[in-house]
Amino acid sequence: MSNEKIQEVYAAVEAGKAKKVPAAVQEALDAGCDPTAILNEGMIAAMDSVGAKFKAGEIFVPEMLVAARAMKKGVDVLKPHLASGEANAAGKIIIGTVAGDLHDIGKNLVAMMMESAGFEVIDLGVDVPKEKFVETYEANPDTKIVACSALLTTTMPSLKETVAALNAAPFRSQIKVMVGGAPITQAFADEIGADAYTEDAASAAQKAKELAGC
Ligand code: B1M
Repeated sequence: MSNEKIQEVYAAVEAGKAKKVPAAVQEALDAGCDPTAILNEGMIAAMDSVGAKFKAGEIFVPEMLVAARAMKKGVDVLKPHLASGEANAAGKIIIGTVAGDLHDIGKNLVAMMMESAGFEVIDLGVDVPKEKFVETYEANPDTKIVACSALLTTTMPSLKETVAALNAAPFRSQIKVMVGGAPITQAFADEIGADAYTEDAASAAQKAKELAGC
C-alpha cells in the first residue's frame, strides 16, 4: 500500500505534474511512508529516470525543467518531516553550486539537511563565481564550513578552481571545505584539496556535524 503511494509520487515527478506532486507526497505521508523513502525512492529515483530519458534523446531540456519544478513542490511538503534539528546551534555554513552550473535540487537538499542538523545556512544559489564564496566568508568570518556542489562533468574544473581559491585564502585554516554532486568522487575531492566528499544530502549533514565538532 505505502509502496503504491511512493510509486504515485514517482510517476507524478517523472511526468512533471507540479500540481499533483504535493498531494501525492501528502498522501504517501498520510499512508505512513517514511519521508526519506519518499524522497529517495519517489522523487530522486524519478529524476534519475528523467535524466536517463534525456540522455537517450527521448525527452529534452524543457521536460527536465518541468520535472525539476514538480520535485521542488514535493520537497516543500516533505521538508518539515525531514527537518529536526535545533535551529542555528551548530554554526554557519556557506553553500552554493559552482560557476557555470544551474542545477540546484541536490544542493537545496544538502542545505535543507544541514539546516535540519542545526546549522545556519547561507545559500548562494547556483552559478556562483569562486570570488563570491571567498567574499561571503569574509563577510561572515564565523562560518565553519564552505560547501560546494557540481552536478556536471563540465563544471568539475569550476569546482576545482573554487576549492583552489578557498585553499589560497588567508582564512583557509579556519574552515572546512566540503564538495559533492553526482560526478564528484572521493578521489577527485582529494585531488583538488577539499576536506570532505559525501555522496548524498543526509551524509553531507552528518559529515558537517563531525567537521564542526558537534
Ligand atoms: Co541537467 N543534466 N542539464 N538539468 N539534469 C543532468 C545532471 C544529467 C546527468 C542528465 C543526463 O544526461 N543523464 C546531465 C549531465 C551529464 C554530465 O555531466 N556528463 C545534464 C545535462 C547534460 C544538462 C545540460 C547540459 C543540458 C543541456 O542544456 N543540453 C544543462 C546544463 C545547464 C547548466 O547547469 N549549465 C542541464 C540543465 C538542466 C535543467 C536546468 C533543465 C534541470 C535543472 C533544474 C534545477 O536544478 N533547478 C536539469 C535536471 C533536472 C537534470 C536531472 C534530470 C536531475 C538533476 C537532479 O535534480 N537530480 C539530471 C539527471 C540526474 O541527476 N539523474 C541532469 C536529483 C538531485 C537530488 O540529485 O543533484 O545529484 P543531485 O544531488 C544529489 C547528490 O549529487 C548529492 O546529494 C543529492 C542527493 O542527496 N549532492 C551533494 C549534491 N550536491 C552535494 C554537495 C555535497 C554533498 C552531496 O557537499 C557539499
